[in-house]
Amino acid sequence: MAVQTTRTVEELEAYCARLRAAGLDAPWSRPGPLIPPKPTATQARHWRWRDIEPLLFESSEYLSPHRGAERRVLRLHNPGVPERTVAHSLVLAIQYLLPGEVAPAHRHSPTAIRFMLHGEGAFTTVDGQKCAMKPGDLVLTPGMAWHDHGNEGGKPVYWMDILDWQIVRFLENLTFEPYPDEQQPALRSPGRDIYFPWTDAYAALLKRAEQAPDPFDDVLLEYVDPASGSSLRPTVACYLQLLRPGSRTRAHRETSTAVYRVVRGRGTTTVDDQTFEWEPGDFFVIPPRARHAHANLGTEPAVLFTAQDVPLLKLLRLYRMEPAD
Ligand code: GTQ
Ligand code: FE2
Repeated sequence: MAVQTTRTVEELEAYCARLRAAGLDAPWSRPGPLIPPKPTATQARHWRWRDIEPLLFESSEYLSPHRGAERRVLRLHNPGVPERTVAHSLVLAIQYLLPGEVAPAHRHSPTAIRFMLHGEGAFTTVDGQKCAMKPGDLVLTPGMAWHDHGNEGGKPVYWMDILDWQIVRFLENLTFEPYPDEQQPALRSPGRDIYFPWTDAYAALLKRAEQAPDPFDDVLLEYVDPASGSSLRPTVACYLQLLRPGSRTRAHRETSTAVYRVVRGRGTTTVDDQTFEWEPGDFFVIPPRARHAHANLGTEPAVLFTAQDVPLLKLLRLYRMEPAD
């Protein structure tokens, strides 16, 4: 409500009605500040693999991948996020395929990044490049690249999908197109710009661990495009993180959002007033501006995979980091 007015409330309402009819709005006609503070939709949350696993296996009793439904995935659902995704900016899903199953070829504007979790014989074909996915391998599916998946092994397989779908949706640029056939032909071996084998990434992480640790992340290594050296996508960056045995990082806050998968080891992550005690297979999410610190409680190195919307925040000049001990 305006502070100073020579008009009555009824006159203001009539004026607002005329504004509406003209396609206009006066934000000062409603109570509250011009830019109201908004709590983050994304809440700090921890998912235990032992809770997820039986539900994932059961999902094959309800659905086979087919045209229309497209993918057998379970998404991490952050209760604060209306779109039922892990965070306001990112999607994290676990995709499960039985032996012989195929997830039909399609393409869409959001980017997907796959991190292989379990099993043998999984593949994804990205624009004619067939990638065999072994546990720990990362495959990038840039927006509008044709892709289909399959399981050529004898046992179930699963991997995780990270998508920038929420960002693309917010910008109202979601597009989706089925491929004319179930699968696209495999034409060539995968390029180094989309396929990041575990053996290479892990070796690079161990090498980085020989250098001085980072006070806030201990050992953090980003996956980068080999030609340009830049983040995998303008929207999302992926990293492997190693916490050395007994290490305890300094606390900090960042304006970006981070989702984590525990690859190996045990430890804790404190996010504001919660402490998550994680073990292999678990997931957790750190919302924007939350104070967070990690610790490895074990005698073995802990390894985490993390995807973060840092590059987008940087592009928008919104990325900030501050120590919070
Ligand atoms: O595997 O192509 O988790 O299109 C969500 C949308 C996976 C996929 C997801 C997708 C895919
Ligand atoms: Fe897809």
